[in-house]
Amino acid sequence: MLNFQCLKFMCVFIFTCINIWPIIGADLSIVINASDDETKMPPVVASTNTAQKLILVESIPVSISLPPKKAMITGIAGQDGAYLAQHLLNLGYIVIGTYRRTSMDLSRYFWRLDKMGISHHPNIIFKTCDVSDSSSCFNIFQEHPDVCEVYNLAAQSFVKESFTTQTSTLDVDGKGPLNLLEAIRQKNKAIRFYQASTSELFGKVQEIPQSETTPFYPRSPYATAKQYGHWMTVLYRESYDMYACCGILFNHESPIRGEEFVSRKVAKAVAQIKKGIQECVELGNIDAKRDWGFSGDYVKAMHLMLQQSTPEEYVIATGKTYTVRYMVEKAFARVGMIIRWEGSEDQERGIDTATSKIVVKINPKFYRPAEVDLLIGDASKAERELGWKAEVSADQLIDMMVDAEMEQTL
Ligand code: NAP
Ligand code: G4F
Repeated sequence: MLNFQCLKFMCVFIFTCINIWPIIGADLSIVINASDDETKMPPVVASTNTAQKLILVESIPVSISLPPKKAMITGIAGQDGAYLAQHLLNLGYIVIGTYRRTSMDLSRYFWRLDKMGISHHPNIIFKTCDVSDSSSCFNIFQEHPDVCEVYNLAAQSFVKESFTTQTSTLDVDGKGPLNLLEAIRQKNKAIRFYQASTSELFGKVQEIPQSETTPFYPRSPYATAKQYGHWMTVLYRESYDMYACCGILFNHESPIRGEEFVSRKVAKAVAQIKKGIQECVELGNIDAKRDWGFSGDYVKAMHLMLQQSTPEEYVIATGKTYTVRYMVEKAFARVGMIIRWEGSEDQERGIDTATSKIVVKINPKFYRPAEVDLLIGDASKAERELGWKAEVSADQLIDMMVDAEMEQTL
């Protein structure tokens, strides 16, 4: 009986090898799981980072281990870099994470990856690459010509700052994608390229809501530089038959958002005010409207965009818009404080109804030379074609960010 089982097993194994060997290539190892449940029983041969496919031959599940895919993320130390790295590592990728040289202690520089518990992950390889430098971009592909996917997240991403650093913003946000595209074209045209485009491109909006077909009208040096990167990506796709595409992402935030952005600034201030560490927060245009989503959701869309049969642009958004004023009210409400507004324009104040203390002031220094008044995205193409939909609402996001800050300042 035992011998018959062994014989049957051997036959199935040999049959499987003969049939799939030509498809998967000779360098792949084959693993047979003794259990029906692939997730519970670790494979006999595969390492933890190995992508697996399950093929059922008669009643025995056969798991084929494919070599892990390698992806490069530029700007890995940023908010999206950290969430995307975590997502790709969970999918079994090897991640080449690039960052520009810094004099800062690296353990501090990678604080976001640390928070996520992935800064020492065995499948992340850190490399320096300044995307504004063409030779730096060539060198990285010289070293890693075998990456399958490149996610270009590196940017000077703070809109207000771009009004005073126009040239360097153009170098990173405009020429950066060009440097990467040209290096890919010359080194390995099969590499798939994702460019981090932005809803800021819609600027003075020509349509409500904004979709992939809405004309651009940028309103900052940041957005004009991003527009150059956007069209270079489209141009390289159309000229050189490369898989290059842009995600037009609306604002997305998280507890690891940079502190200069309004969501994190408000969440942090609310927690500090509640704890009595700070008295008041100063803001700029609180009537600007944004379509705010969660970074952890949005990085999944980036990955999906590079798994399609044809490269295309996609708007990624929640489809709902709120004022900064609403965000402030909601954030204070999370810690039990109700805000009433008094005065107008620069003299407007947010008052804590329980104590009558001023907790919000307007400071014109936070106004921008040109403002984007309203953003609201139509992500129906992404839902239809990528199967992507925002999972975290703006309300949930604000609660998440305030809660994280409350824990920090305890
Ligand atoms: P982020 O937190 O500011 O991260 C950007 C990263 O780029 C940082 O790690 C930064 O490094 C790096 N970087 C800056 N200049 C560089 C250079 N010359 N070479 C290499 N790396 C450089 O931004 P994010 O929120 O994660 O956004 C990711 C991308 O999506 C950006 O391109 C942004 O413009 C775009 N985007 C963001 C949103 C959003 O709402 N978050 C929406 C649409 C599009 P340092 O820390 O050293 O400065
Ligand atoms: O949080 P913000 O600085 O983000 P902004 O300008 O919308 O840009 C972000 O989203 C873009 C996608 O649309 C990205 F491409 C870009 O990289 C970045 O991630 O400002 C949001 C709104 C603005 O209208 C601003 O004027 O909030 C208003 N605001 C009011 N008071 C403030 C403040 N913004 C900041 N940062 N600080 C304030 O005190």
